[in-house]
Amino acid sequence: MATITTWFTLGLLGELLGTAVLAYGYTLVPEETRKRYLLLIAIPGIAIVAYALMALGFGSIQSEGHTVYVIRYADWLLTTPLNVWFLALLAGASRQDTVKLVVLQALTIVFGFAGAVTPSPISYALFAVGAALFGGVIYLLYRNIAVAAKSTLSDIEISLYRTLRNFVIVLWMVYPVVWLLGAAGLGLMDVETATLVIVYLDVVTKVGFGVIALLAMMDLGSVGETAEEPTSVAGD
Ligand code: RET
Repeated sequence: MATITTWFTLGLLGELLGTAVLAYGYTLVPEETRKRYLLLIAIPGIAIVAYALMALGFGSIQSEGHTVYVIRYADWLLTTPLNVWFLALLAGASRQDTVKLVVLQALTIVFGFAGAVTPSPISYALFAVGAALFGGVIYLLYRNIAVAAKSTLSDIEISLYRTLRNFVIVLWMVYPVVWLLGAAGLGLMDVETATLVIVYLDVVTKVGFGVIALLAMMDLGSVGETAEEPTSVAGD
């Protein structure tokens, strides 16, 4: 139990540091992108609250003979839709695709949680529904939303969209694996190890996503500035 608290505390520190860096980044991104940028601060910001509560020992329940960290699912339910929403905004996706994407991602988490508190074999059926819904998220990000990105964005912005999307999908695919191997599934991974892996991934996915976007948005801002200068000179 002491080690789990340690992992949660480290997670808290990682999210605190990440949020501080990203909050500072707000001043560095172009003004017209700042509203959207707030999502990137909110993502680790929400996790600060979640990790503080978990480090203090709140939010876990016993279900089906194992511990379920309810607050972890609450965090994911709030933050993963924000992540995919950011991608949809970046791509200039249609309203319909954006809503589909956000709802599918939220439902993925709901079904994963339902599976974690339900006896097997129903738990696996619920997991499978969650995985199928997540398949829908992947589909949208690689098809409809990628097409939208291609038609609305510059080459540099398209490459940012692709980088962030691939970053998200590759790292996020580890979560269902941990679910399956951990106590909610086959029980092959003990709860300390599963916690360590999840805490590490949570910090990397949340802060990493924000930092990649921040650096690219700063670059795009300065590309915009240098691109404008010759025009104004020519106009003089
Ligand atoms: C579950 C089980 C059901 C099937 C799938 C899952 C996926 C979870 C994901 C979680 C991502 C969390 C992140 C947290 C960041 O802090 C719910 C485990 C597919 C993708 C990115």
